[in-house]
Amino acid sequence: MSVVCLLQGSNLGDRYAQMERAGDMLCRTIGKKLAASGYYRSPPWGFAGRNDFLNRALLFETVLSPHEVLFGCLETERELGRLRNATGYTDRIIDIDILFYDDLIMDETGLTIPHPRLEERRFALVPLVEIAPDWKHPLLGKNAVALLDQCPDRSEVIPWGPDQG
Ligand code: PH2
Ligand code: MG
Ligand code: MG
Repeated sequence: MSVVCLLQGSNLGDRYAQMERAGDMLCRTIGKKLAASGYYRSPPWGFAGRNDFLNRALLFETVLSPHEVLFGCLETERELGRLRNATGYTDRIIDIDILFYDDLIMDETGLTIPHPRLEERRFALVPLVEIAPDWKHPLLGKNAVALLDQCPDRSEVIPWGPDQG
């Protein structure tokens, strides 16, 4: 059994409904859900866009390999109607990324673990700290709390609830 941490993001359409639905689908494909962070709202990071993102992190126990987990994430994105044709960052109805898989280090085309820009992004670190504060980054040697403390990103990442629309 391994533990895998996923980050969901959405900034188009009914963000909350899409992320909830994706979460249900992931429970059927990835394994038992161990934890889910709350939702957080933040402006687009790395590109100019008008639509704020919702993000949350999920922790699963899994018997799947990293490649099988990635396949499950991409399948879920496809089922929810995500189109992939643009290059670079754009608005998206759903994005599901692998943040870490145990303390595995891998770097292949299309699959780098831990997520290669994790430490630069408050929108990923804030939900991560909520559910896995003690996970230690195997390359940087620091836990999630320390990564957030030292993160140079100053974007606002604010707790969000479904009553906020
Ligand atoms: N995802 C990106 C690029 N920028 N910004 C926010 N706030 N949240 C995201 O999930 C996000 C982003 C690429 O996947
Ligand atoms: Mg992403
Ligand atoms: Mg992605």
